[in-house]
Formats: sequence, structure tokens, C-alpha cells
Amino acid sequence: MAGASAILAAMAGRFAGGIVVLTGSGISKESGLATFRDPDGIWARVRIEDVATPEAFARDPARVHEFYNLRRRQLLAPEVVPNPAHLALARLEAAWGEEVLVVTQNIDDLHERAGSRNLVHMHGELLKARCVGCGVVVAWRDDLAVETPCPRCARTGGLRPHVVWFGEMPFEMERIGEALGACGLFVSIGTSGSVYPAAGFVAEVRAGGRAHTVELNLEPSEGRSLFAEAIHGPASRIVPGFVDRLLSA
Ligand code: BV8
Repeated sequence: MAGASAILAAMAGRFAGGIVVLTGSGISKESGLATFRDPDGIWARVRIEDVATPEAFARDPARVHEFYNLRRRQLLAPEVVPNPAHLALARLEAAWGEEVLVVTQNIDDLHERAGSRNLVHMHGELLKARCVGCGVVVAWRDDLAVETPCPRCARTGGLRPHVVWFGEMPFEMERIGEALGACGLFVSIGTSGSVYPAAGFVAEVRAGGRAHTVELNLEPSEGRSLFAEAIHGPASRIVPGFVDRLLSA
């Protein structure tokens, strides 16, 4: 089904069940945050095995803290702000409320700062810390170190970034699965489609046989062939136009 008529159908409620928007690091690129697999991406500079696995944290926690401290400081820099793509998604939620769920792989807080509230951080949040001793999760905007005591149990050595590393189960998978099963429109923005289970969401939606699927990305992702429609270009340019199309249909 051509994009525009599918959008109209979504508007007409033929794809009733809501809209799920999956975002990846590409949506935050124009806000100044690095992606992972672009030539200038994070994994071009550090190895996943050294900084983004539980084994890495057990082996060299100081190295892992340094990796996330640098990213946390960068995220909190005054020049890093939501871009028009984040703002457009917040506008869509403002118009359609509970119908819109954003599932982000990103650990930045740019969706929140843009105004999105129906939001799942499936890979966790850079501005939160978790104690492996007592399990508390707290807001955290400073550097973390091995000797940083837990604010609740006072243990040292147990505070970690509240993010999902490779080999760890992403958060809120049940809620995400329900939303994918019910949605009438699945939109993927700024992700290479190379990390699971997020990369498998489009196949999960297609298996339901009802929803329209759209990829909005700088270039075709690994999962491009699974999407019924694709719009390529920088997110801050193509996402507002796409949201306008939805809202004006
Ligand atoms: C799990 C948080 C199972 C931390 C991240 C062996 C053992 C265990 C699991 C596996 C295994 N082998 C494979 C797996 C699965 C594994 C996986 O998928 N590996 C990959 C490498 C093959 N997945 C996992 O481990 C997941 N957990 O499977 O658990 C389980 C089951 C039971 C019990 C326990 C466990 C957990 C994965 C989560 C890892 N954490 N992040 C942190 O951020 O440091 S993943 C990381 O990748 C980020 O979250 C990131 O968002 C995500 C995906 O990357 P993208 O966002 O897509 O970024 P990328 O650079 O790749 O692409 C950017 C795109 O944007 C590009 O397409 C580019 O063209 C585009 N773009 C660029 N600029 C723009 C743009 N688009 C628009 N506008 C622009 N301006």
C-alpha cells in the first residue's frame, strides 16, 4: 500500500491499535550525540567487549565508568538539546495521546526533554544509576566511580550505569510486545537494525499482518526490505514532515 494511502488508513483507524515508534542513535545525531556504527561512531573508537557487557564491568569497572562518564558529561553539555525530530514525535503524542508509544534504544533523555511521555527506554538511561547490592535505581548526573557509595545501602563498588549491556535483558519487553502486537503503524527512526531484540520488532509487527511499517533513516538499514515504506534523509528534516503528513491526513 502506498505510503500516503496507508497513512490515511492509519488516520481512518483501519490500523487502529496505535502507533509504535522505535528510535535509535540516529535520531540524536543532529543533537550532537554520536551513533554507534557510523564511521565516526562509538564502536569505531571502543570495543563493545571492553565497555558494554557485564563481563567488562566485572573485569575493569573503572574503564566502564570512564566510558559512561564521558557520555554523561557530553549529554549534559548545554549545546546538546532535542532536535526537530524529537520535537515532532512529542507533537504527535500531544495530538494523539496514548495512541503513540515511543520505544527508544537510546540512553539519552532527549525524548523526555522534547516532551514525550509515553516512552520506554528499552536499553536503560544514562542519567540513572543502579546499585547491584540493594537494587535501588536513582537519578544520577555526576561521574560514577568504583568507590562511589550507594546512596541507599552505602556499599561501594556496586553502583553501575542503569543501562542494558550486551547479554542483558532489555527493559519492559512485555509492554513492548503488547504494543507491537496491537499497533496499526510501526515507525523505525535512526537505527541500523543491527541489535536484537529491537531489530526484530518490524518482523514481529509484520507477522501480525495488519500494521503499516515505515523506516525513516539516513540510509537504508539492515532491515530495509522488511518495511512497506522507507523515507531516507536526516531525521531532523524527514521526521517533522512525516508527522505533519500523519496529523494533516
Ligand atoms: C539480549 C545500551 C538476551 C548501552 C545497547 C550473544 C549473547 C547474548 C546476546 C546476543 C549474542 N549475540 C547476539 C546477541 C543479541 C545482542 C545483539 O543484538 N548483538 C548484536 C551486536 C548482533 N543483543 C543483546 O545482547 C541484547 N540483549 O539479547 O538479551 C537475553 C535473553 C534472556 C536473558 C538475558 C538476556 C541487549 C542489547 C542492548 C545493548 N545495549 N545500548 C549503551 O548505549 O552504551 S545497544 C546499542 O545499539 C544502543 O542501544 C543503540 O541504540 C543500539 C542500536 O544501535 P543504533 O541505535 O541502531 O545505532 P547505529 O549506529 O547502529 O545506527 C544508527 C543509524 O542511524 C544508522 O542506520 C545511520 O544510518 C542512521 N543515522 C545516522 N545519522 C542519522 C541517521 N538517521 C537519521 N538521521 C541522521 N542524522
